[in-house]
Parts: sequence; structure tokens; C-alpha cells
Amino acid sequence: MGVAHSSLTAGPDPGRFITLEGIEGAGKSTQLSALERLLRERGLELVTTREPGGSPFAERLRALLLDPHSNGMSATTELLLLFAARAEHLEKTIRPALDAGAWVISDRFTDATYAYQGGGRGVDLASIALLEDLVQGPLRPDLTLLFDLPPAVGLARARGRPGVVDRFESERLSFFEAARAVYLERAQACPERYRLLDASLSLEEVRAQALAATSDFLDRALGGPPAEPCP
Ligand code: Z5A
Repeated sequence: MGVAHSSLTAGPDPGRFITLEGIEGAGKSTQLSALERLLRERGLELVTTREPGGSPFAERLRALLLDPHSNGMSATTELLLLFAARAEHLEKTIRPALDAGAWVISDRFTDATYAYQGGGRGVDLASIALLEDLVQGPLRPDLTLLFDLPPAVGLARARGRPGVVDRFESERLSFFEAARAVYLERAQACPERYRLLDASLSLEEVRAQALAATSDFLDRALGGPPAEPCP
């Protein structure tokens, strides 16, 4: 999104902030390493990170947010904890990386708040937008890969993994359907930023889509001026 990314950066900035979004089990984390390789092969400095989390204190908040013992937390508390974690993540990890000229790929960011807290929990989207402005200022991702698939498919994948089921994973199907609907609305409203991927396909097919979308973005970002940011 140009120079607005970073107060310390002077001159044209191709837009180096990429986010991966989608509902549970969509395959974001699985595809992250292929994307990482792609950027490194292009000689780009890269920081990969995730939300909630991505810095030491934000990871402590993540543990609280995902802990099944936190059940019963109010939707407002959850929202504020997510933005508190995001403020830390931005200050300690994302902004320093962008200011140093690196690219950043984050496994989830604020679109997840619109989808899960807005769609899933029914929090007013305008309140989320208010916190987004407060915590991020003008910073928005430059490219968002939306790994889209029917929630039943994603949940079957995620629940097939060994390990403890976290607080979000144990939500009902309707929660993820509402989250998916918000993701899709946001992607439709801003096609300049989002690339919609069919995440129900095989690992190899999803990887090919993710790599093609990112390569295309890199070609344009490195070769010309960035697209206008969406609100
Ligand atoms: N959350 C929120 O509510 N609000 C916010 O603002 C933010 C987050 C930032 C983070 O948990 C939770 O926080 C998240 C939303 C909430 N919870 N949910 N739901 P997390 O980081 O632990 O969860 P996640 O981001 O959803 O990760 P995930 O479940 O691991 O999803 P994924 O990264 O997209 O999937 P994956 O790990 O790559 O793949 C899942 C499994 O499917 C795995 O066994 C793969 O081998 C398999 N897989 C992946 N792709 C395929 C294909 N194409 N075919 C077959 N099998 C596949």
C-alpha cells in the first residue's frame, strides 16, 4: 500500500505485507513454506509470522485466547485481547521488518477478526474497523491470499490432526460458515488486494494457485507502482 506502510520508509514502496487467511483447516500453514521459498528465490528479505502471536507477549496472549479453559470469555474481551496482541505484534515484529525493507508474510491478520469476531461472534464490524484504525493506523496488507473451502471440509481436516482441540476449533459449523461469508464479502469488495484460492483441491493444486497468485503480485509490485489501497 505504498509509503503509508512505514513512517520510516522514504520513496516508493512496492507493498511488502502479505497475509494468509481462511477458515480452520484451509491449508494456510501448510503452504507457507512454499511461499517462503518463492520470495527467497527472488532474493527478497522475508519475515514470516502469525496471529494471534508473532512476538513474545503476543504469543502469551495467543495461549490465553486458544486455551479451552478460557471458554466463557466475553466477545468484547476476546476482541480486545486480539487487538492487544496485534498491537504488540505490529510494534515488535511487523513494523520493524517493513521499516528495514523486508517482506512480511503473516498467517492471519485483521481479516480474521472481521471473519471470526465479526461473522462468527456477531461483533459489530464498525467497532472492529475503529480498533483497526487505532492499532494499525493506515497499515493494511498489500496482498491477501484467501484460502476458501467449505467449513465442513476444513474442520474434518483440522480435527483429523493429533493434539488438543483449541477453543476456536470446538466451535459449531455455523460459526465457521459465518466467518467464511465475511471473508468472501471482504474479498469481493476489494479484488485488488485479495486473491481467492480454491482450498478444497489437493495440496499440490492449492500450492500451485498460491504460488501463481504471489508470483503475479511480485511481478507487478517489483515492476511498477502499487495498486491503490482499499479502506
Ligand atoms: N482468530 C480469531 O478468532 N481472530 C483473529 O483475529 C485471529 C485469529 C488472528 C488461531 O488458531 C485461531 O485464532 C483461529 C482463528 C482465531 N482458529 N480457528 N479456527 P491456529 O493458528 O491454531 O489455527 P488456524 O490458523 O486456523 O490454523 P489451522 O487449523 O492449522 O489451519 P490452516 O493453517 O489453514 O491449515 P493447515 O494446518 O495448513 O492444514 C490443516 C490440516 O489439513 C493439516 O493436517 C494438513 O496436512 C491438511 N491439509 C492442508 N491442505 C490440504 C489439502 N489441500 N488437502 C488435504 N489436506 C490438507
